[in-house]
Amino acid sequence: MSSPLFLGLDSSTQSLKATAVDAELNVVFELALNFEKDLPQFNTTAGVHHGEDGLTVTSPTLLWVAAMDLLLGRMKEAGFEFGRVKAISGSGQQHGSVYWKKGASGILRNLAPAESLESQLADAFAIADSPIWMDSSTSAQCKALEEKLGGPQAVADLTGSRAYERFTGNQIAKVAVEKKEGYENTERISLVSSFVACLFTGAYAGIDYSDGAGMNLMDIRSKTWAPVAVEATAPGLADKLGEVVPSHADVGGIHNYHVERYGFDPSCRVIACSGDNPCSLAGLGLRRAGEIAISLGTSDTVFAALSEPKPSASEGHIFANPIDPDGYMALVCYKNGSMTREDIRNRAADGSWEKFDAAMASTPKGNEGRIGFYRKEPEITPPILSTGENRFDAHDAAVDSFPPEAEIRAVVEGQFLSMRLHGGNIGIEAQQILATGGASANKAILQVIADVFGVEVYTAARPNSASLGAAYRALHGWRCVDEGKFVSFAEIMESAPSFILAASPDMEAHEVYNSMLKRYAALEVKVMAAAK
Ligand code: XUL
Repeated sequence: MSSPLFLGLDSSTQSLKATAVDAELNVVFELALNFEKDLPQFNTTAGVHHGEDGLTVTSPTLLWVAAMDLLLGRMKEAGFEFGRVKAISGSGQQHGSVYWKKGASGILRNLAPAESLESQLADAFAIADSPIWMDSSTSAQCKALEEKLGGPQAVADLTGSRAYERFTGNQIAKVAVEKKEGYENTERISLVSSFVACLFTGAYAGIDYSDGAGMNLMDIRSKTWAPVAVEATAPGLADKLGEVVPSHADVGGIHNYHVERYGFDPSCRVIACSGDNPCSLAGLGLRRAGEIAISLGTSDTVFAALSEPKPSASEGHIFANPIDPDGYMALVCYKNGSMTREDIRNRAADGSWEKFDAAMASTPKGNEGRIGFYRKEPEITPPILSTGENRFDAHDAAVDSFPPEAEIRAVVEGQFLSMRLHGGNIGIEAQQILATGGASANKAILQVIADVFGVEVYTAARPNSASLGAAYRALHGWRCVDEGKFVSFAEIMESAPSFILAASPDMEAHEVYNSMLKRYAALEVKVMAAAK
C-alpha cells in the first residue's frame, strides 16, 4: 500500500495551484497554471476583466471551471498518483461569488467523466461573470447596509467588518438589482472557495465560517448567517446561501467524475474549502501572540490570529480562525500590492527586478524623507476609490516626481509603513513576522519589512502558503473525521518544516521609520482629503 497524500488547490486571482503533502507534511508535488497565459481564450488580463467605470472587476466563472480540468489533466500527465489522495481541500480568493442557476445541482450530480467540466457546466451559471475581491463598485450598497443596520460600527460588531465594497453581501445586493433576472434564477450562491468544493463533490458545499466572515452577512460570534444582514441585502437570499460549516468539516465524498477521469480513490473525502488568507494562516501555522504574517501576492495582506474579536469601523477585518474553532484572525488588505510594485518596476527600472533591487541598494533607508502613495487600482486601506499618485519631500511639500531610484524605494517603504500603521490600529503588533507570497522571495523588500517593524522576518521554503495551507487543512479535516472528534491543528503541525530567518532589523533604520510613520499617517489624511 502506498502512503497517503493530502491535496490542496488554490484558486486565486491569477492562477490555480496544486500542492500535495504526505502525512508527515512533506511537499511531494506542486503545479500551477496561469489564467492569462494558459487559458487565453477567456481574454483576461491577469485573470480578470475590468469594467469601463474603473470600479467593476469580474472574472468569467467558466475560466475557473476550465482551469480545474486543465490543472488536473496536467497533474495526471506528470504522473501524480491521484489514487493515494485521502482528502482534498481548497483555497479561494476571498469574497468572489458564483451564481448557480436553478437546476445546476442536477448538472453537478450527473457529471459524466467522458465530457469536460467546462462543457457540462457551460449552462450552469445564472450570472456568467463573477464579481471578485478587486471590485469597488458597490459603495451605494455598502451605505444602504450600514444605514439599515445602525451605522458602520454596528455592521462591524455584527459581521466583523464595516460594509466593504468587495464583501460578498454588497456584491450580491448589486447583482440582485442590476441583474434581477439572473439573481432570481439563482438557486445557490457559492464563494470561490466553496465553489471549488462543489466541483469535487458534485453537490453544493457549505461556505466555511472563516471565508463566510468576508461577506458582511455572518454573525462573527455565533458563526451563523445574521438574519438582519441577510434580509437587508437582497430578497430571498437566505434560501440561496446554504449552511455555514466549520472550516475542518467533511463536506462530502469525491464525485465519480474525478474517480473515473483522474483515478481518485472513491473513498477520498472533500474538506470544506476556505479563503486564501485563512488558508495561508493554516499554511504558516500562525498561533503564537505576536506572530504575524505578511502576504505579498496580487493583494498585500497583514494578518494575525487572535482570541477576542474587536471589530473596527475604521479599518481591517475580523474573520473566524480556520484552524481554531474558538479563535479569530485580524486582517488588513491592500489592493495595490504586487501589480503596483510591478508597475513602478516597469516605469522606473525598465521592467527589471535586478535594476529594482539595485535601486533599493543604492538609496538610503528612509529615502531622505521622501514619502509616496501609489494607487494603480482603487485602494481598500485606506479607502480611496480614485487611482493616482502623491509624492512628498522631506518637508511634507507635494512634489510631482522622484528620481527613479527614489520612486522604487518610496513604493516599497510606503506599503510597509501603511501596514504598520493600519495593522497597529487594529491590534496587529509584531514580535516576529512570517512573510509569504511571490514577492517574499525578494530580499530587499524583506529588509524594508524588518526595518519598518523592527523585528526579524522569516520565510518558508515555499512561498505558496495558501495551497499548502489547503493541503494541511485536508489532512487536518481527514484526521478529525478519522478520529471522530476535533483534533488540534498544532498536533498536525508538529512535523511542519521550520521557517528560515530572512532579514534582521537594522535598529538605526527602525528609528528613522518610527519618525517617518508619524509623518506618513498625517500625509495619508491629506491624501484622503484631496482624493474626495
Ligand atoms: C482579503 C482580500 C484579498 C483576496 C485576494 O480580504 O480581499 O486578499 O483574498 O485573493
